[in-house]
Amino acid sequence: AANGHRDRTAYHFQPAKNWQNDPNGPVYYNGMYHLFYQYNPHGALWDVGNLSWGHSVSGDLVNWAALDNALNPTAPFDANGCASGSVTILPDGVPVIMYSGIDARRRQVQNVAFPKNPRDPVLREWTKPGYNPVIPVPADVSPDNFRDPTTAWLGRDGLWRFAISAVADGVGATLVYRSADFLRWERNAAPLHASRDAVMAECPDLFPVAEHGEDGLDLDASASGGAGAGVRHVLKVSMPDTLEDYYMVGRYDDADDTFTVPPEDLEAHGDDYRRWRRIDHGHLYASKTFYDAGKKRRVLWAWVNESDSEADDVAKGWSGLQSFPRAVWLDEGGRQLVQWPVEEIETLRRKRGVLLGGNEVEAGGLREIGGIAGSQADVEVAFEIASLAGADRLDPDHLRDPDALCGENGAAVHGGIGPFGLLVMASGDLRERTAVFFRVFRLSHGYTVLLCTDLTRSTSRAGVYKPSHGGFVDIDIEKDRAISLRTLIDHSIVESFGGGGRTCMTARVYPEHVATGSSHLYVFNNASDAVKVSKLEAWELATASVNAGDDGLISY
Ligand code: DQQ
Repeated sequence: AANGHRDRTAYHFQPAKNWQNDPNGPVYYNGMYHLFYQYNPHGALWDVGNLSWGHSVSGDLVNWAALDNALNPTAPFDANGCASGSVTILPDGVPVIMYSGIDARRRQVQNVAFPKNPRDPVLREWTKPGYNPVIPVPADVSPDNFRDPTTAWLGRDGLWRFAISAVADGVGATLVYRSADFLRWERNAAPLHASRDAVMAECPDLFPVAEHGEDGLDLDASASGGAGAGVRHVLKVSMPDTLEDYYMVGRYDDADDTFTVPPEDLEAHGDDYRRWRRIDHGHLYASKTFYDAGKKRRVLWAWVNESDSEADDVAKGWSGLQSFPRAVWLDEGGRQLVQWPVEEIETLRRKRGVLLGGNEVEAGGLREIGGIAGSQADVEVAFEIASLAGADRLDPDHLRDPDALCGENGAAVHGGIGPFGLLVMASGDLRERTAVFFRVFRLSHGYTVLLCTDLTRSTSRAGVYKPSHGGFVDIDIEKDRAISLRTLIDHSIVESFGGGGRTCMTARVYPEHVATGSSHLYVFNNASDAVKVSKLEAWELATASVNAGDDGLISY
């Protein structure tokens, strides 16, 4: 791909070089998409003291022009790093950044920044007022656990609110602050949510979703609709101990700034974030959404870290990707999200791939998807399940640990219904291959579908993390009799969407064969019967222009 290194991606967001982590302040403003991101301008590795906000703009969420850093750690209130935060558009149309600064005494404080010239169409330069911080560390909050403010929203009382992560009084909590002027903030006595276990969550996100349909909602949907009428809310947090993102669908009420999980989900998942639903069952963290008023959709970004060694990152000169932007909406059942790559990906589609040898794949079969380069592709495949009779039995104990279940039952382990799926980033001799696949299991009542990404053969390179990721797919297989899988392949990242985007799974892969040969793509079936491929849409994708070095794309 671009920039020389074989692991470099072709259509995922990366700065030209160096370390990046969390997406920050994504916003659609003035007909343009902005992405800020946690950035170390001085090297390929994490270095908290150097944390800055990188900044790029795009007209289509696919091609990006790099601008100068929006924030650098230069002031007493952020001297040790400009950590994560958000952008809010004020009623006069001016955007404001709110972010966590790590101050000269290493305390986490909340700061604001404004565009130097609000008429600059790309908002190139940002000013940090001298009156920062707008929120110092409260007395009961630990100074190193107070960060990551969300985009603010207006309540029905006309006051601004935002949510932020903290450890308050020894308890991990998502706090809410209110303000009339965006400068003087008062904390609500009750947290939005607290987990009895004293763990610090990071990067909270609270956003409304429509009960029906795929349209997104702006944050003030709670003000117009109150806590009721066709609107639910999603609370999402990131858990640093495992680098995993969790969410729950509930109800937010701006009368008292509380978030309530429905009783049946509270019973099933409890109040500990680590038992909530996963945004992604693979390698993805610090996700953040924004409302795209242009296309009336909510879009999610997330950081996808490397899983090779630090020495590899130094050699590459960069580290970290952003997931391909995903539209997010509420599933008809009302309890889980659906995530789907934004439609603009289609502008990159070039050649179409075909499944060689017909769409009936026999037991033990391996079929190449021919005609396209396998290293930058968008593949959607659906498997028809004629009968569930052959499903293997699953002990309910195994429901708790899908990663282990996928680890014990890799792609080569034959089963009843499944494994079947895709082999991606595969060498011609199949020594290197990454398997993304389903298994259907029988429970004492009904069936369950498991999605796995098996990385154990993804590379022959040593020193790379090669786990098995697993997640159950919450679909009604008895009714649907089909399972779909969409996988985006981009050199060193494989992002999969099972069951129409109900179970997402991102993985990093570092195959060696790409240095000397091409990458192949297959459909495989290691179930005990043939499986029918009822849909196959495979596309080779072009290389997008991502931070290619100049901002000539932007004309103004
Ligand atoms: N990364 C940021 C923090 C956040 C963490 C610093 C999550 O603000 O809590 O880069 O990755």
